[in-house]
Amino acid sequence: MARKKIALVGAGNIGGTLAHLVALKELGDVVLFDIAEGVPQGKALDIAQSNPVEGVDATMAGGNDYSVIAGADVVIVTAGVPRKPGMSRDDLIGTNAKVMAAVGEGIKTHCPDAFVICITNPLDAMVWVLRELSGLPHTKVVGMAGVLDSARFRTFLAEEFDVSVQDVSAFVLGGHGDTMVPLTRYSTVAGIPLPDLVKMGWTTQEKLDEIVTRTRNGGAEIVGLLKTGSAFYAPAASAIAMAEAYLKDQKRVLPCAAWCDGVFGLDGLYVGVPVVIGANGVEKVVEIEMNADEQAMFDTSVEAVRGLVAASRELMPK
Ligand code: A3D
Repeated sequence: MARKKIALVGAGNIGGTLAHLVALKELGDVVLFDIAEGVPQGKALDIAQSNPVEGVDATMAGGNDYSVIAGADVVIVTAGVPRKPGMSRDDLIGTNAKVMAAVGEGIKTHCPDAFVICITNPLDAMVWVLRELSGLPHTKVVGMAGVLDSARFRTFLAEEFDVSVQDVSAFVLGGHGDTMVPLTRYSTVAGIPLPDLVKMGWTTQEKLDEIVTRTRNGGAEIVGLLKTGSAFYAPAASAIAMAEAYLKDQKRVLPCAAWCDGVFGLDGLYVGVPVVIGANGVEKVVEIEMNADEQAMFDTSVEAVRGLVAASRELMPK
């Protein structure tokens, strides 16, 4: 069987890390596309030279013309600009909406059968632009945010409980912004929901509230430390988990920015919800029940996403 082709649009911090992870996990051959001359070519060559050391086989190529992504099975999009300290994700919309429009056209022309994962911020609006301009089915275009936000939540919870990250599962829903909704009732340690762990005395409600706040600000915490850009290792690992679920038909249940039309009371909006990812892309949206508090937080998050989509619509080529 021929190796799969994975196209990475954007060869910056996340793009380079994605390429390295694809090689290490032998998910397929990689092409990197970027407007910066030499950058995708240089990163491709560097990673190709690490493959003999790692004992993995994957070809690595880079280019500045969209034709390099032709026939890709998976496209992961990070093109655009990241945050600097003091910026919110939403401040990026003016630049990144136009970049997404160009990327969407490129995908439409060169690889209309691909499974597309968007990472560029502001995520929920950018995945909408990418879908609109690419014209792909909604089930084949998703946004990565929930896997990362949940991983941040899991990291802090595992530290608090002093247990393996493997035994902590967590759900963060809603938009990828300050209004994201970490769902404590659906987050567990070895199947025990967090509210029960508070009752059992493993932690306090105050500590849990602090962890929820730290999760919401997880991206800003790293931007503040790095000063020159935003997180890239965990975002790349999260997108790779989604790509792997598709390529290997794993049918993983992951929180992603997925198209909600007739579910969660929505009538056509990309927002973070649990979905099943398999060989057909988004195979199912898992419509969990929310209590009144959770629903109120989700509704606030949905309104924030609607505002960003409306702003993006204004920026689209007419
Ligand atoms: P960075 O290292 O700056 O890489 C972005 C790359 O995009 C650069 O190499 C640019 O040259 C390239 N680029 C710019 N315009 C174009 C274009 N028109 N076509 C092709 N390439 C272009 O950023 P990064 O890799 O750290 O982050 C990339 C994006 O991911 C940013 O928008 C971040 O905000 C976003 N991000 C999202 C998350 C989520 O959880 C959703 C997490 C972290 C970062």
